[in-house]
Amino acid sequence: MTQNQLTGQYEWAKSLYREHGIDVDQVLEQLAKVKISMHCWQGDDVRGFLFKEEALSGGISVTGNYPGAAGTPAELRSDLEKAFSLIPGKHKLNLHAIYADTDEKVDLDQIEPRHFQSWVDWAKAQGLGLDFNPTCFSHPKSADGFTLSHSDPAIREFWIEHCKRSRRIGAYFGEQLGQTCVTNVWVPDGYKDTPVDRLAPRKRLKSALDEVFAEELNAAHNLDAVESKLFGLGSEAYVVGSHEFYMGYGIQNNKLVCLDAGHFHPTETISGKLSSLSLFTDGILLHVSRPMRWDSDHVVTFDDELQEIAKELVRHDLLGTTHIGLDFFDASINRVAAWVIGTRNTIKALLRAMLEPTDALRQAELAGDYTTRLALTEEFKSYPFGVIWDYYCDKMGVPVREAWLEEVKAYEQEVLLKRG
Ligand code: RNT
Ligand code: ZN
Repeated sequence: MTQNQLTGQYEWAKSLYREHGIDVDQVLEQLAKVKISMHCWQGDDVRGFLFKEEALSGGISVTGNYPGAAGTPAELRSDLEKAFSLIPGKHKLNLHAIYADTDEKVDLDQIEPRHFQSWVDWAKAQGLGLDFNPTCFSHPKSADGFTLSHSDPAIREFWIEHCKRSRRIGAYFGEQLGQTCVTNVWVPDGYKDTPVDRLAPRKRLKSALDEVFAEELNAAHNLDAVESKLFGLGSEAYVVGSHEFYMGYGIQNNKLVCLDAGHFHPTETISGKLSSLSLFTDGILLHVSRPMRWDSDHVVTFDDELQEIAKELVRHDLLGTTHIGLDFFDASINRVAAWVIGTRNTIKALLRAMLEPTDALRQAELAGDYTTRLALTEEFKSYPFGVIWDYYCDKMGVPVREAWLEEVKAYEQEVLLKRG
């Protein structure tokens, strides 16, 4: 398609939206300001660099053996650069503690900001923000499935120290990059089978978190988040950090509550929770993911729930206070493509939500005119938002439609398939 055709189509689509009072140019300006935190761990199947010999644990699992996984920080950064070059906008990278880039033999209770200096330098050069996560899994001290809520005080202490240090690293990122870092605590702790005592581990988790968060950090540099889960592989019967647990903890202690789209009952959605949570917190962290049966981490597709999440954020003006992170890992397809698909979908869903005639729909709803509400909602589903999306990609200097795939295929030939 020529530039003229692209612009011509855009002008036509724009006029259709204008009839409903939607200023598309303004929408695109707003969209360009939204940052997505892309997770580093899709690039190497959540292995990291500190304990590469440890198997992935903690009730999460990556399946597939697609060639070309990143094995070094340089390879991972190269793959990330490729992915970011195919995604419109300036975003953030979400790191885990096991991605420390150092020749030293450091354990998780010894990590310091300097072990992540190369990431900071790279993020600065790339114009990216950074987010962070303590890694409370894939480690000998998490082998029996418990970390911050472990019954052994020495093991608990190890993980508390790890999380404390992780927050300081987050604050260092924020200070260095001039962009707030969100440090998200997720622990896998739970039982495979029905426990007798559901309370004691939760008491231990609560007091361990109090210790982790005791140090006051500059909120402009670091914001803390806590992530719940319903079940995982090996923690089918009971997860210590359940939704109720962290909803309570986050609200009481002024922490961001992290909602992972894959951490609830199969028909339970996080889109429905955002409005309630927004009334009781200063902000929310999202792990945009896609549940499928027992898995919570499939590549994000342009499905109803993704669009519903985007609509809630846009309709209720929550984009300023919501931190949008991605969380999926698939080793059965090209890993760079996985990032590009999931991230472009998330941005595309936000665009589509911004192109909704929300005021008219609200008025119809308030007036009890549910006929108009349904009719307009349905007709808008075939409005040409794809044309606007194409124009936006072009304007932002990234490939239009599936043209990005050729670039990923070329990168696969030239780089990924040559890896050992
Ligand atoms: C696991 C949680 C958690 C992890 C990452 C790697 O179920 O979703 O967010 O996926 O920390
Ligand atoms: Zn998650």
